[in-house]
Amino acid sequence: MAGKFKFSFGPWNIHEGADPFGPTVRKSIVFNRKLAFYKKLGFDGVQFHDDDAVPDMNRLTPEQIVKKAGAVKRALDVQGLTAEFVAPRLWEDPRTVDGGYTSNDPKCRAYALERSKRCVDIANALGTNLIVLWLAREGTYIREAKDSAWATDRILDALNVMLAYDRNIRIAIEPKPNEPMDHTYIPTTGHAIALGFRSIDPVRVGVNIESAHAILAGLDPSDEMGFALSFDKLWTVHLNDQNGLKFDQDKTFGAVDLRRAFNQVRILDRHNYGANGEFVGLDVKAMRTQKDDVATKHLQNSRAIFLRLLEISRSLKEDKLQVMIKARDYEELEIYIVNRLLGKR
Ligand code: XUL
Ligand code: MN
Repeated sequence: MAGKFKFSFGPWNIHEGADPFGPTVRKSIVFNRKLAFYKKLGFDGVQFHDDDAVPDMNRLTPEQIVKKAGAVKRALDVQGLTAEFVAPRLWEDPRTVDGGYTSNDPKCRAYALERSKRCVDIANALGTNLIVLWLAREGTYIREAKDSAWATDRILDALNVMLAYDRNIRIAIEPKPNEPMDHTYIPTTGHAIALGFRSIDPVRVGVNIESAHAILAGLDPSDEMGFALSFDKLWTVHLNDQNGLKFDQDKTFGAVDLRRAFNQVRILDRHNYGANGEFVGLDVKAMRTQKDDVATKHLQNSRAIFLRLLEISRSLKEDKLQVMIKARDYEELEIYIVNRLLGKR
């Protein structure tokens, strides 16, 4: 079966270019102006952190938060856009310095759970039931700081709190092995899916696979996707690219390793990804060197590369592939694929 694809990104993917060693290099664009870019760039879905939708939410009451999120929903409707998911931002508040759900301070853990419930409220107001959970600071800088068995139990408790708070929401865990932490708990797809099966409602826990995160874990993103697809757990993706084992680069999809990108497109397409409304999310960042007027090209280019690789994958001759596979002539298979990627028939 062939997938049908619609694309999404988050407002953080149009950004000012600051990095840990230098300030912003581009002007800020207000949220409503960012929304105007989506359709023009070929995107239909908007991904949110809770405070992308409701800035300064910690100063507001739950009722005020829902009201403000309602205004964002109306702005989406005006543009004909869909909210794909909302993710609780549990890594900027002083109470999350040592993690949220796995903090050693019970007051900080309580804050993380309350914030997660507000995130669910925002998702409802925006008209989506998908929560993405990137476990940013749920980890350690040194092994002795936390107990990894208790940490796992606490993350499981947090999943259960959210699942019980709203019987309709689904949670897609976005695994990442490191950064900002030295080691993060739930570093891979396998960990995330296993944890979901221990929750009070395993049917409502799945994953968001980001290419760069899988690469940082030393894994092949398309195989991670295949694993999740086999469990019916791939509810969204964060496609991008990554040049080796360094900081999370969020480069344009396919810009480093075209063949690795090709195999991600191929596994999604072969397994009918998108048939249940899943979006192809692009978690890509513009290079710091991009000037203001050309700082959305990474999004447009990532989508174009995806579609071009899709075309190539669909044009492969299945009978030819089967002959090579049957003969176990993988050298022939390799040159066939490489030639197609080089545009040779
Ligand atoms: C962090 C990352 C986040 C999540 C959403 O590496 O990828 O942007 O995708 O919280
Ligand atoms: Mn991501």
